[in-house]
Amino acid sequence: MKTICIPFFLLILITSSKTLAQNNGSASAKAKKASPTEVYNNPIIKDKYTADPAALVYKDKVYLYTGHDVPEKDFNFYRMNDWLVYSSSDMIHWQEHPVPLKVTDFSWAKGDAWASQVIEKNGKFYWYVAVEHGTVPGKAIGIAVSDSPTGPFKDALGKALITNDMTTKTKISWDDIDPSVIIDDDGQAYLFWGNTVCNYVKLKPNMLEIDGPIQTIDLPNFTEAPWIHKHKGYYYLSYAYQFPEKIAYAMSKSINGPWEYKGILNEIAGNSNTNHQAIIDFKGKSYFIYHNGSIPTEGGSFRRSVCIDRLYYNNDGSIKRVIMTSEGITE
Ligand code: FUB
Repeated sequence: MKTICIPFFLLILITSSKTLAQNNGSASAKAKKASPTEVYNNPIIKDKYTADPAALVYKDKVYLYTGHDVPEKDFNFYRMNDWLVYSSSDMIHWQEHPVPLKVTDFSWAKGDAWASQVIEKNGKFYWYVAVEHGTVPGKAIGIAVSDSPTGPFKDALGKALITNDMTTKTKISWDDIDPSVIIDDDGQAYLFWGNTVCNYVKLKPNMLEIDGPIQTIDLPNFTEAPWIHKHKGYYYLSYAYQFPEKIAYAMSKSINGPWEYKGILNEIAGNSNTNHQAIIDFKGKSYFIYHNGSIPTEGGSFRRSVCIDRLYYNNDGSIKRVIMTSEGITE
């Protein structure tokens, strides 16, 4: 048997460097435990209550349009008077722009700056909003227009595009809410909206008039908040499911269906009955934008806050369930 002789000085060196490595390992483990990196990017806006997010990718930025829950705590309803806009180049840092649109900008409306969405066409920005109509009882959808994604916006029509008397499948007065708009690859624009019934209609090229009959889509447990988007050849119709709301989605190869129901996408969002999602692709990543009631200590169903987490597609085009986090987007 051959013996290997290790010189004494080498033995000392090996032993001491091993001890150093071990010590270093436990020291850094201890350091990690003692001071974990705490990043809380959700909710993304912490100085105001924001709700009903709708995001627009335009050039190299994302513009985020939100509703604005008033901070008072003496009532239990969605009291909202204006909308807000923020922009970001990285989905982490958000810049607020001056309040670009209020209910009072629509002379025919009397309150409730509810959910909305902005879309761009030929350098003009069309903002579809839900409000309470002043003379036709119930909610209605109006349109504001601007030459810039951050406004100033003005009422484009001087009247509503959709009023409660135009949809008769439900008797409720708040079924004409939550507009979502898409311009398909062939240039045809569509408006989706609804509460308890999901409606959609073609829009004329001017984006200001409907073009044809209002149609409805059967979706399991449809509550409200339809969001229409397209990704790699599939159309996706996500929506608030049941109440308190989860978010579910359906997929189709055609904007006119048939829609295949694909299940729950997001669970009930913390401390909020509503959930209201927007889904976008930006700089090669996909994002799920929603609201919860997580601002301590007064946040809740009527004082909501917008959050963002990553969204991931499977190879077959279906979407993985969203994991809501406090960290939010960190890179
Ligand atoms: O913000 C008012 C209403 O609450 C919205 O229209 C719904 O989508 C829900 O988020």
